Amino acid sequence: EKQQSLLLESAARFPPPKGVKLSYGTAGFRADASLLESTVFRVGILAALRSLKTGSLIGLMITASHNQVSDNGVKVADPSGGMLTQDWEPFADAIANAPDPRSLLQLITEFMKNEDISFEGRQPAEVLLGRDTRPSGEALLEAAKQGITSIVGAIATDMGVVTTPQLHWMVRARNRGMEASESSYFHQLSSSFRCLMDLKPEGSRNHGDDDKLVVDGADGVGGEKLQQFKKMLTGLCIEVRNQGDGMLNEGVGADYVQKEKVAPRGFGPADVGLRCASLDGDADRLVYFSVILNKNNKIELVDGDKILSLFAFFIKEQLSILNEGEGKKENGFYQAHLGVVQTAYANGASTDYLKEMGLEVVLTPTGVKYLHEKAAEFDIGIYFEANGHGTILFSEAFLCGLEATHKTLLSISEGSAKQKAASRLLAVSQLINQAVGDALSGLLLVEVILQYMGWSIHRWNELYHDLPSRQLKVKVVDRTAVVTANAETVAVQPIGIQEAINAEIAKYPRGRCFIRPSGTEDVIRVYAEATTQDAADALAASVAKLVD
Ligand code: 16G
Ligand code: ZN
Repeated sequence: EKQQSLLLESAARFPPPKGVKLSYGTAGFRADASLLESTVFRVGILAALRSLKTGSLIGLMITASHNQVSDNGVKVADPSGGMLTQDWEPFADAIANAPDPRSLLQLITEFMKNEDISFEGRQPAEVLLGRDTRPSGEALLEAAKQGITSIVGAIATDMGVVTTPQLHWMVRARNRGMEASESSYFHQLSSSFRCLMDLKPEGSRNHGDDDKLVVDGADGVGGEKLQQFKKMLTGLCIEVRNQGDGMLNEGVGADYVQKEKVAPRGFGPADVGLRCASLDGDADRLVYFSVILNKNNKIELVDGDKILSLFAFFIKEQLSILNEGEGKKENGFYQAHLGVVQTAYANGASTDYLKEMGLEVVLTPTGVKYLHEKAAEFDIGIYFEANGHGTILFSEAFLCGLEATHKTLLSISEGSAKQKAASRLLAVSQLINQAVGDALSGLLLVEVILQYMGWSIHRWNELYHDLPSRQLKVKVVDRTAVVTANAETVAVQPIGIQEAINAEIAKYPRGRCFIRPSGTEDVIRVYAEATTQDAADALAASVAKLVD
């Protein structure tokens, strides 16, 4: 009774915008910020219900990542720190689009009945809130709070301005009984980073001031946080640019750098040859680059595929040190199942390289939730999208075995190559975010591996040579007309289109091309790859014509 009137009352304060249909897409709800108050309020309710259902802390993040500053968005983090379970997405769509408080209440009541959720949960619902630096964030966060607290007894805990991965990390940490604060996050990252630095091979190059890393913070939350955090990092010299004085995501950030293949604002000829990195607006994507000497702000791009390759190389090396002379061990880490997860956007040269390394490579559809889920099936699963979102997941069982082995090694052969390799793997599992891709923790792992290998950014970029590629987007009336299969590599609808695409591909040596409906925009995306840039451009253009 009290609950019903509370919900009706508060919902009345957040009428949905007229004539707009929103959907919980690849990365939550996203739209022009002015349209989002009612949606965010309702997602607040959903998050509180999710917390009641799971008996755990849930996260709610307000961000539109790399999108323009006038946009905003909202997404939910599940108890593990990962994305909201896909089973709940239809409910999110339904309540976001309920026309009035009564119909909203009805949807909620029905859903709670079906999901067997009661207001008298074992413990009160609790939701951890965060937002990026967008000016619309404050009001939206307030709307989320009101949504959460319209469930009687629910608690909304505001973490303020944080990166998306920080919020996911905190949710995971708290649900594992650990402290969830920014300082505990910084502490865990910096101490595992120091541990890896201390385990560098003797005589490996110590990068000093003459070898600084210059980071483009996309004028968002990541630049701000890194500027704070870098004081805790010894052995690394970082200069942060685009810390927030300029316009968020305008000509800056990982998405811009990766798609346009040019240097971000604030970088120029004076930076030629330096090792540079770019974060996106909420710091869950990371790419590296190096400015090339010419007029057009051209860069050598080191994308997510290459970060993945560097990580895979390092992990594989540590595993082979551990396995040396050990033969086969049943159910132990000696048979550690190491797997790599990519999407169809991964450059074909990267996939070849990983397979030549003897790794198992799996493709999934675009979207972090798909890659993450797949990577979690391995003992060690490394996933990355070419756009720079990715991480390394370690299974609980594997970590348990590794900890035991490390203990044994410490007592029988402290300081041995094997003990150090085990130590390094444990430190990586602490450093790299287990909840979601994290530009800050990814950056630290890249830096320490480069120092370990004694590699420059150029040497790293030489691991393999990207095939030239081209991405196009085609505006269409109905993007759902294109339906894909096999991790988006084949279009099964409209009928006959794949045959037409195949006929185009056949004209180019090493040609590869696919189309897919975007999950975030009303467009069909076209990706083409071939042995020359001209060929990739031509293939993309002719397939785009087929879609039009
Ligand atoms: C979202 C996804 C990203 C994906 C992109 C594709 C998350 C957290 N983010 O940003 O992984 O690459 O969408 O966008 O899942 P598209 O569907 O418009 O090509
Ligand atoms: Zn992002």
